[in-house]
Amino acid sequence: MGGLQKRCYLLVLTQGGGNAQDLLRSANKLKKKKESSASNKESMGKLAVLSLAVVALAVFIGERLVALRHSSLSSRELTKNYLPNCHLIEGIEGGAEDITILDDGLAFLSTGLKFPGLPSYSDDPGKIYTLNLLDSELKIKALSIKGQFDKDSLNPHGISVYTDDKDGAIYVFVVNHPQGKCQVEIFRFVENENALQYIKTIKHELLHNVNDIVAVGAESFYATNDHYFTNEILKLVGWFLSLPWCDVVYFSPETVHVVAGDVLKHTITVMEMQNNTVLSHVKEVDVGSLPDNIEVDRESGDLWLGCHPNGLKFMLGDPNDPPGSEVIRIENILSEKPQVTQVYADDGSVIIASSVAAPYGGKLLIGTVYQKALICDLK
Ligand SMILES: [Ca+2]
Ligand SMILES: [Ca+2]
Repeated sequence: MGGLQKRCYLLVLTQGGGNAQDLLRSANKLKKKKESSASNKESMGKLAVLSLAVVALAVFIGERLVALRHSSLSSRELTKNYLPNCHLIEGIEGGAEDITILDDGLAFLSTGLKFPGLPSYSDDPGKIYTLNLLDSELKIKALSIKGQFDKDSLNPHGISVYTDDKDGAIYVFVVNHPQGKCQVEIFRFVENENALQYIKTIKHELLHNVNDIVAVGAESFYATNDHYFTNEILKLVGWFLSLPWCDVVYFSPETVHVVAGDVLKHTITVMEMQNNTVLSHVKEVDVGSLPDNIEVDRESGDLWLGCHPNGLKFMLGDPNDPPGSEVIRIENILSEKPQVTQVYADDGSVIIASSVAAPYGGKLLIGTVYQKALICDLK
């Protein structure tokens, strides 16, 4: 039994020894096959995830493009709607992004803005001009600047004037972008010299992309930031994602804070000033165009808006297919049914990219971001 057992054992060993290599090879093959199959499955899985991600990204980009086409009014075509007796204001070649008019008919024009990403029609440094609307000549006069101020660095954007009831002093607030930075300059208007006396520069981290301001005191104002980010690429990302890119900041020597956010639409948002300077939301009025600066008619209380009728054309700035201009008036904005009227429209053949419209005594001054300025009769 023992020998037989031993032989069998050996036989088994021998047989086993011979087959073990085959078995090992088979096992390895099987293992490789399994590994290869697992690897294939893994690859297929990765491919499926990647495909899903690509599809999701494509859907997301498609959705964003449709949303942006809608929000930028990119398919909108404009029908000309002209006013009588219009003529271009002599001497304005680099735009008049903002205009405001005093009670006595003296207009202030902020000219020569150079904005990153937008065309520049003039290399001259920015200037603030006055234009007396009661004077039949309608000639602009450059304001000289007095005091410790670097005139060559003036790159003026939004402006606002404030008259101090106590002494009648007129303060001119100018949003300035020297070397692409952002700050607010405060000047006092010296009428008999047609000059601006420099008072101070205000910089603050909350005043990062200021577009326009409304002065409410000799040193206090509301300011609108037109972007959330300061980096140009992030600005584009913010625009693409439709992030809340616009807010309103209140500034005074005592306090600075954000008082309203996310006000980018084809609408005018009406807010009420509270005692603590916070703004409370009242309503929105759809204007069907992309409003830039707002001027208020001191007599009627009507709002006048310089608008960009097609946001895509405005961003592309193609001289062969220029962005048009549109002026909109809103009457009785606080009533239940405010009247929204298109007062002027041009396809870009007269003025490109209107940003402000200021009425006075039956006339209308229309300024543009980087090109010309127009004056028309309202009737
Ligand atoms: Ca303004
Ligand atoms: Ca503006």
